[in-house]
This record gives sequence, C-alpha cells and structure tokens, in this order.
Amino acid sequence: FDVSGRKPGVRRNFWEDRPTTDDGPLVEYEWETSDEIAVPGDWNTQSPELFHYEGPAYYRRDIDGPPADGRRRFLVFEAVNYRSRVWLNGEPIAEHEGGFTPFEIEVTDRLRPGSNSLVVRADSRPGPETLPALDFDWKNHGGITRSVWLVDTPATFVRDAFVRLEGGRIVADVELDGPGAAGSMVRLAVPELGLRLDGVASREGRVRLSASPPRRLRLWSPEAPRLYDITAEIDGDRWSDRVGFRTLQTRGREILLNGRPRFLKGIAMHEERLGADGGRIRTEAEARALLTEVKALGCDFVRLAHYPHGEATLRLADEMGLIVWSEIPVYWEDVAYAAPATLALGRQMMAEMIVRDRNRCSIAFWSVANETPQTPERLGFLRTIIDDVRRLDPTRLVTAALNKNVDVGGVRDGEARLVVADELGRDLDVVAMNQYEGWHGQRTPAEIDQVTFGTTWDKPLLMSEFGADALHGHRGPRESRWTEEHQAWLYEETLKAIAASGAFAGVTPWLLKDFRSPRRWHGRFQRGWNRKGVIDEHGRRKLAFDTLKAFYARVAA
Ligand code: ADA
Repeated sequence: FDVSGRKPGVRRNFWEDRPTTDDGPLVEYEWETSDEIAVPGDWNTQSPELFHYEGPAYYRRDIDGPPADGRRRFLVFEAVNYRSRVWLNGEPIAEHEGGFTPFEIEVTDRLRPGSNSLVVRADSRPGPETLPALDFDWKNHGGITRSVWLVDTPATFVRDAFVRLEGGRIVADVELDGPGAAGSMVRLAVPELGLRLDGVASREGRVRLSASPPRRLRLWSPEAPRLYDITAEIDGDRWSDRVGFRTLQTRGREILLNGRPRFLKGIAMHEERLGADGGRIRTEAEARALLTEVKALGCDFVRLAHYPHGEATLRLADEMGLIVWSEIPVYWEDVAYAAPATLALGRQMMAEMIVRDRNRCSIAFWSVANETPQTPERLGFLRTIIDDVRRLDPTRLVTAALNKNVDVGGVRDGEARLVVADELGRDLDVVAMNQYEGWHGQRTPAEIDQVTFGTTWDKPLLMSEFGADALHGHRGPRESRWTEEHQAWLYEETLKAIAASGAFAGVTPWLLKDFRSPRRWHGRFQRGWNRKGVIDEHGRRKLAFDTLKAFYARVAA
C-alpha cells in the first residue's frame, strides 16, 4: 500500500487525467445541475459560478472491477475539503472529516466484475465544531482538492516504515498488513550505504530494525540535502521511499540541526498556487514554483500555514533543502475547545499528518495551533494533542504560534518588552510568537525600535508572524499604509528589532504570497485578498522581498 509514489508500477490516479465527456468526473449539485470538475482541484476556481460556493457536491465516476486473484485494492484520497462520504455501487463505504489529510478505504471485496459506480460527496461547509471553525483568514476551497489513487497490493504487503536517526542509530519501524504479516521476514536496505537489516515481524505485523549509522552516511541539511533510497521487502512485496537523516535538538534557547545551532531564515506560506485565481495547489510544478521563490529569498525554513499542505510540497522541501514547520488547523478563538468531538478531530488530524509525513526529514516542527485563546479548555485540548505527538514521533520539536504576548515594559520610559508568557510554553519544545508591531495596534514602524522581544520560557523562540499589507505597484511615501514602501519599512524595522533582541532562533514573516481571503474586504487594497505577501498572486516581487532577502544575506545560518 502506498500513498506517496513509492510504487509507481501499481498505482494510478484515476482522476488525474483531464476528464472527457464520457468518463470524466461529474458533479451533481443539490439543485440538479451538473458539471465537470477536474480532480485534483478545488471547485471554486474551476467554474465562475462556483467561485463563492460552499456546500455539498457529488462527484461520480465508474471504476473497474475487482483486482486480480489474491490481490487487494485500496482507494486513497489525499484530501477532500471538508467532509466526505463515499459510496460504491450505492453502498456507503466511508466517511471522513478534515480537509487536508488523507484517508483510505479497502474495496477489494466490494468491487464486482465490470464497471462499479463510485460517488463521493464533498461538503465544504465549516461549522462550530469543525477544524478550522467558522472564522479563518483564507479561502475555503472546496472539493477533492488533492489526488485520488487506486492502489493494488498483494494480500500481505509492507504498509509503511518510519525511518529516522534516533538516539544515534538508524531506526526503522516497519509495519505489514495482511493475513501473512505475523512472522514474515522483513528485509530493509539502504543500498548506497551498504546497509542491510532484517528481522521477523511480530504477531501484530510490526518489526523495529536498527543499526549504527555507517561511516559514509552524510547527514541532510539545507546546505546539502542528501537523500537515500531505502527499501523494505517481504516475500512478494517491496516498499520504497527516499529519506534523509539528520538530528534535531534544543539546547537552552538554541535549535540544533546535526548538533549545530542555527538561525532559521524562514517565510510562511499558504497552499495556494501562483496565478490570479488563487486556487489550491494541485501539482508538483505549482508547489515547486512557490518553493523556488522561498529559496530565492535566501530562506532555509518555511512555515506551511495553517493546515497540512500537500505531500508534494513536503517531498520538494526534502529535496530542495528547506526546514519545515507543519501545522494542523487549530486556528483562532472560536474553535470548540470544550467539545470532545473537536478534540477527537484535532487528534485525528495530527495523527494523519504525522503518519503521512514522518519520513520527511525536512520537517522539524509539528505545530498544534495558531493564535488560540488563553482558556483552561484550550490548554487541556492542546496538551492532549501534544501528548499524542510525542508518542507518535519523538524525533521532532513541538511548537505553536502564540499571540497573547505580554508587555512587561522596557528599561526606559515608553519602551516595550513583549514576551511570550503563555502557559502552553511549558508543554512546547519551542515557543513561537505572532506579533504585528507597526501594523495591528498602536505603534508605527518608526516606533518599532522601542520594542524588544523575548519569552519567559527558557526555550528557543521563533518569530512565527509579523508583517503588513501592501498592494503591489502601489507606491508612495513610506509613512503611507498599503504602499510597498511602508511594508518594506516595517520589515526593515522589525528585522532590526529581532536582531537587536537577540532572543530568536528563527523567523517566518507573514508571508510569501498574497492569498485569497473573503474576510479581507478593503475596497481599494484588498478586495478579497490578504496582501501581506512579499510577492503578489502573479509572482511580482514587492520591495519587502528585497528587504528580507538582504537581511537573510547578512545573517549567518
Ligand atoms: C493572523 C493569522 C494569519 C494571518 C494574519 C493577518 O495573525 O495568524 O493567518 O491571516 O493574522 O494577515 O493579519
């Protein structure tokens, strides 16, 4: 079984081909119109009539009969936003909630010879207990936004392997699936390292293999993003992936990659492609175009806000040498922190994200939340998810973007010292602050030099957001809000204050590219776009792009 391109021979994406009139996907609206919608892709940017549509839609297509004798077949959905229900030949076979993480359904025994009718209902409406909840600052792109796969496997197959450097050793947890799993001999190989390990799977079909790293192992880093092909085999099946090895720790206020402290030069981004429609990324090329801009800034770090991005982006980050912050959409005030169903959902999303991405060595941070209220319910909610993260993946750092920062006063009158004092800091490995000095709030960029930043927690601190809106091409005096000059000035002053504070282990300004957001309604400058990008939707660079790039060029990693 494979959701990620590790078995090119056995899987095909049956919705990826552009639809034809005869066998393409069909959307049937509740008011009985129908249309063709390409998968993967959000429906909003495929039809002008659907641009604002939030609600249910039905996708339909036929799929072929059962797999060959003794084989199994799975349907894998990479992402359906937001709630999905799946029927095969009229029978409901699955439901899933959450717009950004994968789910699978085994259909082996449900397929009949010849043609089978598959129907998917995608409902994009958020609600009081969804994640995110009703209020969020991005466009809610609906539909089957990522690929769908049909995957054929042998009766017993290698489901997954979690491969990493842990405690000074290469460790692989291999998981088999099927009636012959228990007692199977598992062989793991990293040919370029001459590494071969084997072991017998337990009754549950699992085995942990480990070895000390061969001398010729080269660690992954942004400067040298070395990856290795790795295979795990049993009789009759072979799983493969391409992984890197690195270590990650904190020491006091420092973040260490491969034992060395570094200042992480980052930028945040949404999963929206370049182009005027602002649709959700569908292809590797679209993901690469954005990450290429990230690299052009001189970044070694990217914050993938505010939900799990597509797998292609993570694989490219491995390949291109970008350290990654990944997040689940526990976002803002109105999440139902006291609702058991919402907590279950947050835990499920985190688990789905980690299981999908734990072999991506680029990922350094699992973020549990962004800008959440300081209530006991929220603390309990996030602590439960953090416990899960530590159990599922002990090799990464846990963080959250916190914005209830406290002004504890500067040394001189009029000065401010803004610190993260959030109680959640106790539970995190790394604390992170969102702080919009000079944009939201009283101060202007001219007054940012009165501010220093810090945290009451003796832990590494990241500046996870700062920024200002600017309309590309709108020029004028730097004092004039919405101009490129104003945004660049704010960047300059904030970056100076960040450097002077000496408190940070890294920074991810908000953000790479302007993004669609219906709640941003300023009639002249926004019109449905959040304009805090350092590039606009067409990829045109604003002045702040160069300001940030120049700063990163001066700062040693
Ligand atoms: C918040 C939020 C971001 C972003 C920002 C803004 O801080 O974390 O998602 O939308 O506001 O642009 O104001």
